[in-house]
Amino acid sequence: MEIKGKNVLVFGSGISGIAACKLLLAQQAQVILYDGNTSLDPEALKEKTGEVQVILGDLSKDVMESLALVVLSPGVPMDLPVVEEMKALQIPIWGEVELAYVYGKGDVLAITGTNGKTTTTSLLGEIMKAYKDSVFVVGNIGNPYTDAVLSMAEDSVAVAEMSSFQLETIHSFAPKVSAILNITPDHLNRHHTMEAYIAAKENITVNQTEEDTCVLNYEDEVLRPFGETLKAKVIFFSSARRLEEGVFLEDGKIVLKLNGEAEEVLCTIDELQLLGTHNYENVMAAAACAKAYGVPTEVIRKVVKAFAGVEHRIEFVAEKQGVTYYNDSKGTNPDAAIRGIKAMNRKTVLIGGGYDKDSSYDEWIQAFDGKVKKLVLIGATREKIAECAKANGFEDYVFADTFEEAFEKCVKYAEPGDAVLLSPACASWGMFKNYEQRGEIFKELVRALPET
Ligand code: UMA
Repeated sequence: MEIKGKNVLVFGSGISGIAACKLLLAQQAQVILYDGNTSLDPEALKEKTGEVQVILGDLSKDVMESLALVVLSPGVPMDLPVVEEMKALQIPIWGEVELAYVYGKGDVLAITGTNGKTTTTSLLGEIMKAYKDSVFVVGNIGNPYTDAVLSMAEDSVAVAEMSSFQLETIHSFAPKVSAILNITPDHLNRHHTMEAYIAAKENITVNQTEEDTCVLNYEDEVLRPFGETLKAKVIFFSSARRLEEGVFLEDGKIVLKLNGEAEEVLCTIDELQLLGTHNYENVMAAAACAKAYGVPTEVIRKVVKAFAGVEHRIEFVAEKQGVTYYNDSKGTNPDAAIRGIKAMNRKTVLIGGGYDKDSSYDEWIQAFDGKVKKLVLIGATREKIAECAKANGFEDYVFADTFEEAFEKCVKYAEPGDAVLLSPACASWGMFKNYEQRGEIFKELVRALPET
Protein backbone atom coordinates (compact mmCIF):
# COMPACT_ATOMS: atom_id res chain seq x y z
CA MET A 1 0.00 0.00 0.00
CA GLU A 2 1.32 3.47 -0.90
CA ILE A 3 0.81 5.73 2.10
CA LYS A 4 2.77 8.78 1.01
CA GLY A 5 0.53 11.82 1.42
CA LYS A 6 -2.40 9.71 2.70
CA ASN A 7 -4.15 10.17 6.04
CA VAL A 8 -3.11 7.45 8.45
CA LEU A 9 -4.51 7.29 11.96
CA VAL A 10 -2.41 5.81 14.75
CA PHE A 11 -4.68 4.58 17.54
CA GLY A 12 -3.06 4.75 20.99
CA SER A 13 -0.27 7.07 22.12
CA GLY A 14 1.76 4.64 24.23
CA ILE A 15 5.21 3.47 23.15
CA SER A 16 3.85 1.55 20.11
CA GLY A 17 1.82 4.52 18.87
CA ILE A 18 4.69 6.99 19.22
CA ALA A 19 7.08 4.66 17.34
CA ALA A 20 4.45 4.00 14.63
CA CYS A 21 3.97 7.75 14.12
CA LYS A 22 7.70 8.24 13.54
CA LEU A 23 7.86 5.41 11.02
CA LEU A 24 4.79 6.72 9.18
CA LEU A 25 6.20 10.26 9.07
CA ALA A 26 9.36 8.82 7.54
CA GLN A 27 7.10 7.34 4.81
CA GLN A 28 5.65 10.84 4.33
CA ALA A 29 2.15 9.92 5.45
CA GLN A 30 -0.19 12.54 6.97
CA VAL A 31 -0.31 11.20 10.50
CA ILE A 32 -3.17 11.62 12.95
CA LEU A 33 -2.41 10.38 16.47
CA TYR A 34 -5.60 9.42 18.27
CA ASP A 35 -6.06 8.41 21.90
CA GLY A 36 -9.21 7.83 23.94
CA ASN A 37 -7.63 9.46 26.99
CA THR A 38 -8.66 13.15 27.03
CA SER A 39 -6.32 14.05 29.87
CA LEU A 40 -3.21 13.65 27.70
CA ASP A 41 -1.27 16.74 26.63
CA PRO A 42 -1.30 17.07 22.79
CA GLU A 43 1.81 19.28 22.77
CA ALA A 44 3.80 16.76 24.81
CA LEU A 45 2.75 14.02 22.38
CA LYS A 46 3.82 16.11 19.37
CA GLU A 47 7.20 16.66 21.00
CA LYS A 48 7.68 12.90 21.03
CA THR A 49 6.49 12.20 17.51
CA GLY A 50 7.14 15.20 15.25
CA GLU A 51 4.55 16.83 12.98
CA VAL A 52 1.30 14.95 13.63
CA GLN A 53 -2.28 16.02 14.26
CA VAL A 54 -3.40 14.90 17.73
CA ILE A 55 -7.03 13.99 18.46
CA LEU A 56 -8.14 12.99 21.94
CA GLY A 57 -11.54 11.69 23.07
CA ASP A 58 -14.17 11.53 20.32
CA LEU A 59 -13.32 10.80 16.71
CA SER A 60 -15.60 12.45 14.14
CA LYS A 61 -17.08 10.62 11.19
CA ASP A 62 -15.43 13.16 8.85
CA VAL A 63 -11.97 12.27 10.11
CA MET A 64 -12.78 8.59 9.93
CA GLU A 65 -13.95 8.83 6.34
CA SER A 66 -10.69 10.56 5.35
CA LEU A 67 -8.49 7.66 6.44
CA ALA A 68 -6.50 5.37 4.16
CA LEU A 69 -5.20 3.23 7.04
CA VAL A 70 -5.53 2.77 10.79
CA VAL A 71 -2.59 1.47 12.83
CA LEU A 72 -3.75 -0.05 16.10
CA SER A 73 -1.70 -0.21 19.31
CA PRO A 74 -1.77 -3.65 20.95
CA GLY A 75 -3.78 -2.45 23.96
CA VAL A 76 -6.73 -1.35 21.79
CA PRO A 77 -9.36 -4.10 21.51
CA MET A 78 -10.67 -4.94 18.04
CA ASP A 79 -14.27 -4.90 19.31
CA LEU A 80 -14.17 -1.34 20.64
CA PRO A 81 -17.20 0.55 19.16
CA VAL A 82 -14.98 3.08 17.35
CA VAL A 83 -12.93 0.25 15.82
CA GLU A 84 -16.17 -1.45 14.77
CA GLU A 85 -17.13 1.79 13.00
CA MET A 86 -13.78 1.82 11.19
CA LYS A 87 -14.33 -1.78 10.11
CA ALA A 88 -17.81 -0.90 8.84
CA LEU A 89 -16.24 1.88 6.73
CA GLN A 90 -13.84 -0.76 5.35
CA ILE A 91 -10.76 1.18 6.42
CA PRO A 92 -7.77 -1.20 6.47
CA ILE A 93 -6.73 -1.85 10.09
CA TRP A 94 -3.16 -2.95 10.75
CA GLY A 95 -1.59 -3.69 14.07
CA GLU A 96 1.64 -1.87 14.85
CA VAL A 97 3.46 -5.19 14.21
CA GLU A 98 2.01 -5.46 10.71
CA LEU A 99 3.19 -1.93 9.93
CA ALA A 100 6.70 -2.80 11.14
CA TYR A 101 6.73 -6.03 9.16
CA VAL A 102 5.64 -4.33 5.92
CA TYR A 103 8.36 -1.66 6.14
CA GLY A 104 11.01 -3.76 7.91
CA LYS A 105 13.88 -5.62 6.23
CA GLY A 106 15.56 -8.95 6.87
CA ASP A 107 14.28 -12.02 8.67
CA VAL A 108 11.97 -12.32 11.65
CA LEU A 109 12.13 -14.92 14.40
CA ALA A 110 8.96 -14.58 16.48
CA ILE A 111 8.02 -16.04 19.84
CA THR A 112 4.68 -16.25 21.55
CA GLY A 113 3.08 -18.30 24.32
CA THR A 114 1.35 -17.50 27.59
CA ASN A 115 4.51 -17.71 29.68
CA GLY A 116 8.24 -17.70 29.09
CA LYS A 117 8.16 -15.50 26.01
CA THR A 118 10.27 -12.69 27.44
CA THR A 119 12.97 -15.07 28.73
CA THR A 120 13.00 -17.03 25.47
CA THR A 121 13.04 -13.88 23.33
CA SER A 122 15.91 -12.37 25.36
CA LEU A 123 17.89 -15.61 25.17
CA LEU A 124 17.30 -16.05 21.45
CA GLY A 125 18.25 -12.39 20.99
CA GLU A 126 21.55 -13.02 22.76
CA ILE A 127 22.20 -16.14 20.66
CA MET A 128 21.49 -14.25 17.44
CA LYS A 129 23.72 -11.34 18.52
CA ALA A 130 26.54 -13.84 19.04
CA TYR A 131 25.96 -15.08 15.49
CA LYS A 132 25.09 -11.95 13.46
CA ASP A 133 25.82 -8.23 13.51
CA SER A 134 22.46 -6.64 12.86
CA VAL A 135 20.00 -8.05 15.42
CA PHE A 136 16.98 -6.26 16.91
CA VAL A 137 15.06 -7.60 19.90
CA VAL A 138 11.56 -6.14 19.61
CA GLY A 139 7.87 -6.40 20.43
CA ASN A 140 5.98 -7.12 23.63
CA ILE A 141 9.31 -7.30 25.47
CA GLY A 142 9.03 -3.50 25.65
CA ASN A 143 10.75 -2.29 22.44
CA PRO A 144 8.17 -1.38 19.79
CA TYR A 145 8.93 -3.23 16.58
CA THR A 146 8.31 -0.07 14.51
CA ASP A 147 11.12 1.68 16.43
CA ALA A 148 13.71 -0.66 14.87
CA VAL A 149 12.45 -0.58 11.28
CA LEU A 150 14.40 2.42 9.99
CA SER A 151 17.68 0.88 11.19
CA MET A 152 17.11 -2.48 9.49
CA ALA A 153 18.96 -3.83 6.44
CA GLU A 154 18.44 -6.94 4.28
CA ASP A 155 20.77 -8.99 6.48
CA SER A 156 19.10 -7.90 9.74
CA VAL A 157 17.26 -10.25 12.04
CA ALA A 158 14.39 -9.17 14.27
CA VAL A 159 13.80 -11.38 17.29
CA ALA A 160 10.23 -10.51 18.22
CA GLU A 161 8.17 -11.26 21.31
CA MET A 162 4.57 -11.34 20.18
CA SER A 163 1.54 -11.06 22.47
CA SER A 164 -1.90 -12.37 21.58
CA PHE A 165 -2.98 -8.72 21.28
CA GLN A 166 -0.34 -8.09 18.63
CA LEU A 167 -1.06 -11.28 16.72
CA GLU A 168 -4.75 -10.40 16.41
CA THR A 169 -4.04 -7.60 13.95
CA ILE A 170 -1.42 -9.04 11.58
CA HIS A 171 -2.13 -9.69 7.90
CA SER A 172 1.09 -10.53 6.06
CA PHE A 173 3.47 -10.99 9.04
CA ALA A 174 5.43 -14.16 8.23
CA PRO A 175 8.29 -15.11 10.55
CA LYS A 176 11.02 -17.35 9.15
CA VAL A 177 10.95 -19.15 12.49
CA SER A 178 8.08 -18.99 14.96
CA ALA A 179 7.64 -20.55 18.39
CA ILE A 180 4.59 -21.09 20.58
CA LEU A 181 5.81 -22.04 24.05
CA ASN A 182 2.58 -22.95 25.82
CA ILE A 183 -1.06 -21.87 25.98
CA THR A 184 -2.91 -21.51 29.28
CA PRO A 185 -5.78 -19.12 30.09
CA ASP A 186 -4.87 -15.41 30.10
CA HIS A 187 -6.38 -12.12 28.89
CA LEU A 188 -9.86 -13.64 28.75
CA ASN A 189 -11.44 -10.25 29.45
CA ARG A 190 -10.00 -9.06 26.12
CA HIS A 191 -10.41 -12.19 23.98
CA HIS A 192 -13.63 -13.34 25.72
CA THR A 193 -13.15 -17.06 25.00
CA MET A 194 -10.25 -19.47 25.30
CA GLU A 195 -10.83 -20.39 21.63
CA ALA A 196 -10.29 -16.78 20.54
CA TYR A 197 -7.15 -16.52 22.69
CA ILE A 198 -5.73 -19.75 21.22
CA ALA A 199 -6.60 -18.58 17.71
CA ALA A 200 -4.72 -15.32 18.27
CA LYS A 201 -1.61 -17.19 19.43
CA GLU A 202 -1.79 -19.67 16.56
CA ASN A 203 -2.00 -16.76 14.13
CA ILE A 204 1.80 -16.49 14.42
CA THR A 205 2.03 -19.37 11.90
CA VAL A 206 -0.74 -18.29 9.52
CA ASN A 207 1.53 -16.91 6.76
CA GLN A 208 4.39 -19.37 7.19
CA THR A 209 5.25 -21.66 4.27
CA GLU A 210 7.13 -24.97 3.83
CA GLU A 211 10.35 -22.93 3.86
CA ASP A 212 9.69 -21.76 7.44
CA THR A 213 9.82 -23.48 10.82
CA CYS A 214 7.51 -23.49 13.82
CA VAL A 215 8.81 -24.60 17.24
CA LEU A 216 6.14 -26.09 19.51
CA ASN A 217 5.91 -27.59 23.01
CA TYR A 218 5.13 -31.29 22.66
CA GLU A 219 3.78 -31.40 26.23
CA ASP A 220 1.09 -28.81 25.54
CA GLU A 221 -2.24 -30.44 24.75
CA VAL A 222 -3.28 -27.66 22.41
CA LEU A 223 0.02 -27.38 20.58
CA ARG A 224 0.80 -31.06 19.94
CA PRO A 225 -2.20 -31.62 17.64
CA PHE A 226 -1.80 -28.10 16.23
CA GLY A 227 1.63 -29.13 14.91
CA GLU A 228 -0.07 -31.65 12.60
CA THR A 229 -1.99 -28.90 10.84
CA LEU A 230 0.89 -26.64 9.79
CA LYS A 231 2.47 -25.92 6.43
CA ALA A 232 5.72 -24.91 8.14
CA LYS A 233 8.24 -27.51 9.29
CA VAL A 234 7.65 -28.31 12.95
CA ILE A 235 10.29 -28.80 15.63
CA PHE A 236 8.87 -30.06 18.91
CA PHE A 237 10.57 -29.69 22.27
CA SER A 238 9.76 -31.67 25.41
CA SER A 239 10.77 -31.50 29.06
CA ALA A 240 9.09 -34.83 29.78
CA ARG A 241 10.13 -37.39 27.17
CA ARG A 242 12.68 -38.37 24.53
CA LEU A 243 11.48 -37.40 21.05
CA GLU A 244 12.14 -39.18 17.78
CA GLU A 245 13.14 -35.80 16.38
CA GLY A 246 13.33 -32.48 18.21
CA VAL A 247 14.85 -31.02 21.36
CA PHE A 248 14.29 -32.76 24.68
CA LEU A 249 15.37 -33.04 28.29
CA GLU A 250 16.72 -36.43 29.33
CA ASP A 251 18.65 -37.31 32.50
CA GLY A 252 19.40 -33.66 33.20
CA LYS A 253 20.73 -33.07 29.67
CA ILE A 254 19.26 -30.93 26.91
CA VAL A 255 19.54 -32.99 23.75
CA LEU A 256 19.27 -31.82 20.14
CA LYS A 257 18.12 -34.38 17.60
CA LEU A 258 17.41 -32.52 14.41
CA ASN A 259 17.35 -32.92 10.62
CA GLY A 260 17.84 -36.68 10.90
CA GLU A 261 21.38 -36.05 12.19
CA ALA A 262 23.07 -37.75 15.14
CA GLU A 263 21.90 -36.41 18.47
CA GLU A 264 24.10 -34.00 20.42
CA VAL A 265 24.01 -32.75 23.99
CA LEU A 266 23.60 -28.98 24.11
CA CYS A 267 24.36 -28.76 27.84
CA THR A 268 23.37 -30.21 31.20
CA ILE A 269 20.88 -28.31 33.33
CA ASP A 270 23.57 -27.88 36.01
CA GLU A 271 25.53 -25.80 33.53
CA LEU A 272 22.63 -23.34 33.21
CA GLN A 273 22.11 -20.32 35.41
CA LEU A 274 18.35 -20.45 34.78
CA LEU A 275 16.33 -22.53 37.23
CA GLY A 276 13.19 -24.63 36.93
CA THR A 277 11.60 -26.86 34.29
CA HIS A 278 9.82 -23.92 32.68
CA ASN A 279 13.21 -22.32 32.09
CA TYR A 280 14.65 -25.52 30.59
CA GLU A 281 11.71 -25.35 28.19
CA ASN A 282 12.61 -21.75 27.34
CA VAL A 283 16.21 -22.81 26.65
CA MET A 284 15.03 -25.70 24.46
CA ALA A 285 12.70 -23.42 22.50
CA ALA A 286 15.39 -20.77 21.94
CA ALA A 287 17.91 -23.45 20.92
CA ALA A 288 15.40 -25.01 18.50
CA CYS A 289 14.70 -21.60 16.90
CA ALA A 290 18.42 -20.86 16.57
CA LYS A 291 19.14 -24.31 15.07
CA ALA A 292 16.26 -23.82 12.61
CA TYR A 293 17.93 -20.56 11.53
CA GLY A 294 21.27 -22.33 11.05
CA VAL A 295 23.17 -21.13 14.11
CA PRO A 296 26.00 -23.56 15.01
CA THR A 297 25.46 -25.54 18.21
CA GLU A 298 28.69 -24.22 19.71
CA VAL A 299 27.42 -20.61 19.52
CA ILE A 300 24.10 -21.60 21.12
CA ARG A 301 25.86 -23.59 23.85
CA LYS A 302 28.10 -20.72 24.88
CA VAL A 303 25.22 -18.25 25.14
CA VAL A 304 22.72 -20.48 26.99
CA LYS A 305 25.33 -21.28 29.64
CA ALA A 306 26.12 -17.59 30.20
CA PHE A 307 22.50 -16.37 30.23
CA ALA A 308 21.39 -15.20 33.66
CA GLY A 309 17.68 -14.56 33.01
CA VAL A 310 15.53 -11.45 32.78
CA GLU A 311 14.53 -8.74 35.19
CA HIS A 312 11.21 -9.08 37.09
CA ARG A 313 11.04 -12.85 36.49
CA ILE A 314 11.74 -14.70 39.76
CA GLU A 315 14.55 -12.18 40.22
CA PHE A 316 16.61 -12.33 43.42
CA VAL A 317 16.63 -8.81 44.89
CA ALA A 318 18.46 -8.97 48.23
CA GLU A 319 18.66 -10.67 51.57
CA LYS A 320 17.70 -8.36 54.41
CA GLN A 321 17.65 -9.44 58.04
CA GLY A 322 17.76 -13.08 57.03
CA VAL A 323 14.76 -12.74 54.68
CA THR A 324 15.25 -13.30 50.94
CA TYR A 325 13.29 -11.02 48.61
CA TYR A 326 12.26 -12.10 45.08
CA ASN A 327 10.70 -9.90 42.42
CA ASP A 328 8.38 -11.83 40.11
CA SER A 329 6.33 -8.85 38.99
CA LYS A 330 6.15 -10.53 35.60
CA GLY A 331 3.89 -13.13 37.22
CA THR A 332 0.92 -11.34 35.62
CA ASN A 333 -1.35 -14.38 35.31
CA PRO A 334 -2.03 -17.45 37.49
CA ASP A 335 0.09 -19.79 35.39
CA ALA A 336 3.15 -17.53 35.59
CA ALA A 337 2.59 -17.07 39.32
CA ILE A 338 2.42 -20.86 39.78
CA ARG A 339 5.93 -21.01 38.32
CA GLY A 340 6.96 -18.27 40.76
CA ILE A 341 5.72 -20.03 43.89
CA LYS A 342 7.00 -23.41 42.70
CA ALA A 343 10.50 -21.94 42.44
CA MET A 344 10.49 -21.05 46.16
CA ASN A 345 12.15 -23.58 48.45
CA ARG A 346 11.19 -22.08 51.83
CA LYS A 347 8.26 -20.54 53.72
CA THR A 348 7.06 -17.57 51.70
CA VAL A 349 5.14 -14.38 52.31
CA LEU A 350 3.46 -13.66 49.00
CA ILE A 351 2.04 -10.46 47.50
CA GLY A 352 -0.85 -11.19 45.14
CA GLY A 353 -3.67 -9.35 43.37
CA GLY A 354 -4.05 -6.49 40.91
CA TYR A 355 -5.99 -5.84 37.73
CA ASP A 356 -8.91 -8.16 36.94
CA LYS A 357 -8.49 -10.17 33.71
CA ASP A 358 -11.29 -12.64 34.52
CA SER A 359 -8.74 -15.24 35.56
CA SER A 360 -9.44 -18.22 37.77
CA TYR A 361 -7.13 -18.50 40.78
CA ASP A 362 -7.85 -22.04 42.04
CA GLU A 363 -4.79 -23.72 40.57
CA TRP A 364 -2.53 -20.96 41.82
CA ILE A 365 -3.84 -21.28 45.40
CA GLN A 366 -3.51 -25.07 45.17
CA ALA A 367 0.13 -24.63 44.10
CA PHE A 368 0.88 -22.91 47.43
CA ASP A 369 1.46 -26.43 48.71
CA GLY A 370 1.95 -25.44 52.38
CA LYS A 371 4.72 -22.98 51.41
CA VAL A 372 2.77 -19.71 51.68
CA LYS A 373 2.64 -18.57 55.30
CA LYS A 374 0.81 -15.34 54.50
CA LEU A 375 -0.80 -14.01 51.34
CA VAL A 376 -1.00 -10.22 51.23
CA LEU A 377 -3.68 -9.14 48.76
CA ILE A 378 -3.93 -5.87 46.86
CA GLY A 379 -5.85 -4.33 43.97
CA ALA A 380 -9.16 -4.95 42.22
CA THR A 381 -8.94 -8.73 42.49
CA ARG A 382 -8.23 -8.99 46.22
CA GLU A 383 -11.76 -10.00 47.30
CA LYS A 384 -12.09 -12.45 44.41
CA ILE A 385 -8.78 -14.10 45.30
CA ALA A 386 -9.71 -14.18 49.01
CA GLU A 387 -12.99 -15.96 48.19
CA CYS A 388 -11.12 -18.43 46.02
CA ALA A 389 -8.49 -19.00 48.73
CA LYS A 390 -11.22 -19.72 51.30
CA ALA A 391 -12.93 -22.13 48.93
CA ASN A 392 -9.59 -23.94 48.58
CA GLY A 393 -9.07 -24.10 52.36
CA PHE A 394 -6.42 -21.34 52.54
CA GLU A 395 -7.30 -18.63 55.07
CA ASP A 396 -3.92 -17.03 55.85
CA TYR A 397 -4.52 -13.90 53.84
CA VAL A 398 -4.70 -10.21 54.69
CA PHE A 399 -5.69 -7.15 52.66
CA ALA A 400 -3.60 -4.06 52.04
CA ASP A 401 -4.90 -0.81 50.54
CA THR A 402 -1.66 0.29 48.95
CA PHE A 403 1.42 -1.45 47.60
CA GLU A 404 3.56 0.17 50.31
CA GLU A 405 1.21 -1.15 53.00
CA ALA A 406 1.42 -4.64 51.44
CA PHE A 407 5.19 -4.45 51.57
CA GLU A 408 5.19 -3.34 55.23
CA LYS A 409 2.96 -6.30 56.06
CA CYS A 410 5.37 -8.69 54.31
CA VAL A 411 8.28 -7.33 56.34
CA LYS A 412 6.23 -7.81 59.51
CA TYR A 413 5.22 -11.42 58.77
CA ALA A 414 8.53 -12.69 57.35
CA GLU A 415 11.01 -14.24 59.76
CA PRO A 416 14.70 -15.03 59.17
CA GLY A 417 14.91 -17.96 56.76
CA ASP A 418 11.69 -16.99 54.94
CA ALA A 419 11.22 -15.56 51.45
CA VAL A 420 9.09 -12.59 50.42
CA LEU A 421 7.82 -12.97 46.87
CA LEU A 422 6.04 -10.45 44.67
CA SER A 423 4.26 -12.71 42.19
CA PRO A 424 0.76 -11.29 41.95
CA ALA A 425 -0.95 -13.56 39.33
CA CYS A 426 -2.52 -10.35 37.99
CA ALA A 427 -1.57 -7.50 35.71
CA SER A 428 -0.38 -4.30 37.36
CA TRP A 429 -2.77 -2.00 35.48
CA GLY A 430 -4.92 0.20 37.74
CA MET A 431 -2.19 0.58 40.37
CA PHE A 432 0.90 0.93 38.16
CA LYS A 433 1.85 1.88 34.63
CA ASN A 434 3.11 -1.63 33.92
CA TYR A 435 4.66 -4.67 35.60
CA GLU A 436 8.14 -3.16 35.27
CA GLN A 437 7.14 -0.18 37.38
CA ARG A 438 5.56 -2.51 39.98
CA GLY A 439 8.79 -4.54 40.11
CA GLU A 440 11.01 -1.44 40.33
CA ILE A 441 9.01 -0.04 43.24
CA PHE A 442 9.22 -3.40 45.01
CA LYS A 443 13.00 -3.47 44.52
CA GLU A 444 13.35 0.10 45.81
CA LEU A 445 11.37 -0.81 48.93
CA VAL A 446 13.60 -3.86 49.50
CA ARG A 447 16.79 -1.87 49.01
CA ALA A 448 15.58 0.78 51.48
CA LEU A 449 15.28 -1.82 54.28
CA PRO A 450 18.10 -1.84 56.82
CA GLU A 451 20.66 -4.62 56.28
CA THR A 452 20.44 -5.95 59.81
N1 UMA B 1 -5.84 3.33 24.46
C1 UMA B 1 -6.99 3.88 23.96
N2 UMA B 1 -8.11 3.11 23.91
C2 UMA B 1 -8.12 1.81 24.33
C3 UMA B 1 -6.93 1.24 24.83
C4 UMA B 1 -5.80 2.05 24.88
O1 UMA B 1 -7.02 5.05 23.57
O2 UMA B 1 -9.16 1.16 24.25
C5 UMA B 1 -4.65 4.16 24.55
C6 UMA B 1 -4.29 4.49 25.99
O3 UMA B 1 -4.98 5.65 26.44
C7 UMA B 1 -2.79 4.69 25.94
C8 UMA B 1 -2.36 3.84 24.74
O4 UMA B 1 -3.53 3.43 24.06
O5 UMA B 1 -2.44 6.05 25.70
C9 UMA B 1 -1.62 2.62 25.22
O6 UMA B 1 -1.35 1.73 24.17
P1 UMA B 1 -0.99 0.20 24.52
O7 UMA B 1 -1.87 -0.26 25.62
O8 UMA B 1 -1.01 -0.58 23.27
O9 UMA B 1 0.47 0.30 25.17
P2 UMA B 1 1.93 0.56 24.58
O10 UMA B 1 2.57 1.54 25.51
O11 UMA B 1 1.92 0.90 23.16
O12 UMA B 1 2.61 -0.87 24.87
C10 UMA B 1 2.32 -1.97 24.02
C11 UMA B 1 2.13 -3.23 24.87
N3 UMA B 1 1.01 -3.02 25.80
C12 UMA B 1 -0.07 -3.82 25.79
O13 UMA B 1 -0.20 -4.75 25.04
C13 UMA B 1 -1.16 -3.49 26.77
C14 UMA B 1 3.40 -3.55 25.63
O14 UMA B 1 3.23 -4.80 26.29
C15 UMA B 1 4.56 -3.69 24.65
O15 UMA B 1 5.75 -3.85 25.38
C16 UMA B 1 4.66 -2.45 23.77
O16 UMA B 1 3.40 -2.20 23.12
C17 UMA B 1 5.73 -2.59 22.68
O17 UMA B 1 5.41 -3.60 21.77
C18 UMA B 1 3.07 -4.76 27.70
C19 UMA B 1 1.99 -5.74 28.15
O18 UMA B 1 1.52 -5.61 29.27
C20 UMA B 1 4.37 -5.19 28.39
N4 UMA B 1 1.61 -6.72 27.33
C21 UMA B 1 0.64 -7.72 27.69
C22 UMA B 1 1.30 -8.90 28.41
O19 UMA B 1 2.52 -9.09 28.24
O20 UMA B 1 0.57 -9.63 29.10
C23 UMA B 1 -0.02 -8.25 26.42
